Amino acid sequence: MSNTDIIKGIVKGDRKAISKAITMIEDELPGSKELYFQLYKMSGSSFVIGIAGPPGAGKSTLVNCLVKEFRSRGDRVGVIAVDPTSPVSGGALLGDRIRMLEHSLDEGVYIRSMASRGSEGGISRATRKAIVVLDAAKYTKILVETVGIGQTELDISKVSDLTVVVIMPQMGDEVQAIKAGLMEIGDIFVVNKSDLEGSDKAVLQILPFVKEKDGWKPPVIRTSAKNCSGISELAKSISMYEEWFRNRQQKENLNRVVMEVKEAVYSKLENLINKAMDEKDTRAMLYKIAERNMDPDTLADLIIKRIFKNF
Ligand SMILES: Nc1nc2c(ncn2[C@@H]2O[C@H](COP(=O)(O)OP(=O)(O)O)[C@@H](O)[C@H]2O)c(=O)[nH]1
Ligand SMILES: [Mg+2]
Repeated sequence: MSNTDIIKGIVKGDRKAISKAITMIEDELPGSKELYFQLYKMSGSSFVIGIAGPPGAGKSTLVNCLVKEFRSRGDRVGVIAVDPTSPVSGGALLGDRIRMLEHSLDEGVYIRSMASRGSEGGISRATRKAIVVLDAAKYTKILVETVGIGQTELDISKVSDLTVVVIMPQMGDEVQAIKAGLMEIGDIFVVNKSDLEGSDKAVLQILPFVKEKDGWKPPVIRTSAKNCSGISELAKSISMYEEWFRNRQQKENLNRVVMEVKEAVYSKLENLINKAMDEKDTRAMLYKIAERNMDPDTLADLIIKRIFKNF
């Protein structure tokens, strides 16, 4: 498939063309840079919603409800599940597959799993590029769910316009201890599984930690994704946030671009550094340093010189 064919396919909403483009760009196949640029020019209108929270909180179930809700409002919906290879999620994946099947006949829904690639700048770069492809394909809402825990989970806020943090009632007592990072990235908080006991308590426990930023006070919403209850309220908050975000985005646009470019530079440099560290003669020098026959700074200078000579 040539780039022209891929783009034609994407304009028509052909999911095969979309998959092809994401793979090409992810694997940096020949022609992918040009393709990415073409698609980048076509993008910029979708709204990206990150779904974070601990495994088992009901993120995938909730995503499924949101897909239905957005479809009923006429949105085209893209879903990106990051890090499906995580051992933590092994059991959850089958359920996710079944849920995904539900939408497989609907051309207005595109679902993609992506592995996170730790050494190449985490989820941010590959995910951001997949988002651009879906954006160019005119998916008006893009949902990004992380399966990973820790940094991957927090990184999601970097690629999202809005981050929804999902927790469940039993977690209430741990909110303060483990949720520090999550509390900071949340623009909307969802206490899912409100059909179970303790959801009122969980809401009360989160509330003191919810901080207003630039005039947006993150709401705390109770849902029961099992039967998609509370979803229309969640969708309403998402719309309100989207409006707030779009007004603000016009002012913030350049800051965002600065961040994206810096991040691209960092991750490209990181790749080059990792490659340089793997070179045979670098390794030989590492041994020298370990034996104190050379110092780290000298090798660092050599590596930098080599990187820039080869770039
Ligand atoms: N009781 C109850 N169970 C739920 C609810 N939402 C999800 N679950 C169940 O919780 C488990 C984990 O859900 P999943 O969506 O895979 O969680 P994820 O790991 O955060 O994506 C599954 O067995 C779901 O059926 C809910 O609202 N109430
Ligand atoms: Mg999941």
